[in-house]
Amino acid sequence: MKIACSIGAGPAEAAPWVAEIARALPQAQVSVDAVDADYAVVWRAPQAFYDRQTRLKAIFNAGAGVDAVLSMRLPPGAQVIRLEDAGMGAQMVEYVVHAVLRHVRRFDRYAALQADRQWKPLPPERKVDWPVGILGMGILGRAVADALRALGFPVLGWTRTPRDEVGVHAGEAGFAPFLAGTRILVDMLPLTPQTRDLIDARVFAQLKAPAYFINVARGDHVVEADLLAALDAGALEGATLDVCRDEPAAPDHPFWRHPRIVLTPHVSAVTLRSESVAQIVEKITAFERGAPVSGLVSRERGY
Ligand code: OXD
Repeated sequence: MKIACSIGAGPAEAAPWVAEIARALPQAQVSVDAVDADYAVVWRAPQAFYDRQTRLKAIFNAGAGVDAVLSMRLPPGAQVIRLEDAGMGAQMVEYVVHAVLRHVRRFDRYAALQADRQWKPLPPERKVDWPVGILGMGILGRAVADALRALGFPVLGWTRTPRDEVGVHAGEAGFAPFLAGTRILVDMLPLTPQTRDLIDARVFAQLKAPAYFINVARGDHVVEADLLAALDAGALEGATLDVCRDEPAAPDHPFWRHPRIVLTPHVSAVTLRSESVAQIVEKITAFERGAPVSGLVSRERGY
């Protein structure tokens, strides 16, 4: 069995993945430049990598979002398979819970008051006044929803297809009621042609004002000028953004210095190599046995 591995910037980044997969699957030939491999393990692999593969059975994406894989010309028969949690759920929970509490408990305001040596308690906030709406209720969205509910926040969700679940709205018809019930909007959607530019002025205007926005998904979901305008107009009190349209953000990008934006460099849930390799190896083994494999991506749906 041949496994080709293309992770990130180049062979040096892929080397520890190659070593770890080879250790777990001693019968496999694993390398960065395998041609006509059976399986591929990728993170932002270039087109040239896929062009060397004619008989891939499956492509394993070493990250949460598969948009970069699906934007390539892929060998037609290859199944695209995503990681399922693999240690990302806990990180997402920490990131989003931190951002929500930081805002609702007014820690940024207290930091400003401390800088000004002002001992000034602010009025207490009630969680019931801060319903959180999660766009995208996949494995990670669900983990975040459960954690916020456990803390006492009202939580709503929005999904593409209807679900029989209280508080979860679906499809176009469910979008407006979802937004109307949401004060803290958390973007956890996959990037597809339908979700590109989805979050715009009309979305910000429909939230319970003054609202807050957290993006741990993709910058391309957001019309950035509309986000800045919503902050200026007071529809949004602030935003925590782990992603932006062009990454890394250019030095003159307005997000860097905006007083009400917290910007982090796409680190809300990083891929953990050992957890990911263990999951990929398990799935390859199942694939070889002809057993069912979970995490299959629909190329048509885009996630
Ligand atoms: C992603 C990731 O898909 O970092 O953004 O895993």
